[in-house]
Amino acid sequence: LKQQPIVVWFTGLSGSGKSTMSNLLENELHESGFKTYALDGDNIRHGLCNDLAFTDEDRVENIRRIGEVSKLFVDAGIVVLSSFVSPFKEDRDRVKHLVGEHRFIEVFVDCPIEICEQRDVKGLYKKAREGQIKNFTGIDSPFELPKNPDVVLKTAGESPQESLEKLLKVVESKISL
Ligand code: GGZ
Repeated sequence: LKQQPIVVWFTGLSGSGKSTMSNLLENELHESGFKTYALDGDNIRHGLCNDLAFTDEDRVENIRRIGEVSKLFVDAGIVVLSSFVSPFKEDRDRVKHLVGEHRFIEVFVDCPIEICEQRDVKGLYKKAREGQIKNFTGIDSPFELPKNPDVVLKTAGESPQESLEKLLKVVESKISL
């Protein structure tokens, strides 16, 4: 049984379903006996990256630091689930090469912005439309589509269980569950 730890990197718009899918995967990994750690805006942007905002430059630095932290965890034998908008292809690729392609999975959580905006769980899209938040991804800040993600989860058209099954197949190809 291989217990090779990996980094599962979720990229996608705000409200696309990254955290939902990360949580579902984490439950499965726990059932298979893996130690995991989930990195997200709540535990990173309030701590390690609390000096960063949402300019392009700050997003680059945010993802750089998260990449380094992800590498430390995976070196320590822990499966890392990282959920960040991570809108720039170059930054995602840099993390992949830092961690090593053999232990990195890029998950594109692909949900149309119209649906993310309808959900608007945190009311951020409304604020962005009203100009109260600047540089909001998908509105006045870009999201560069992943060119070769390991898996694409269409969270608007699939049920969470369907998405989870697609995700598990890819995860299982790198670690035996
Ligand atoms: C995008 C923003 C912004 C702006 C605040 N643009 O749905 P959420 O709330 O919980 O996830 C979003 C999160 C994005 O932070 P990341 O660290 O993932 O971004 S990046 O990878 O680009 O560095 C959203 C909230 O923070 N948020 N302002 N302007 N998302």
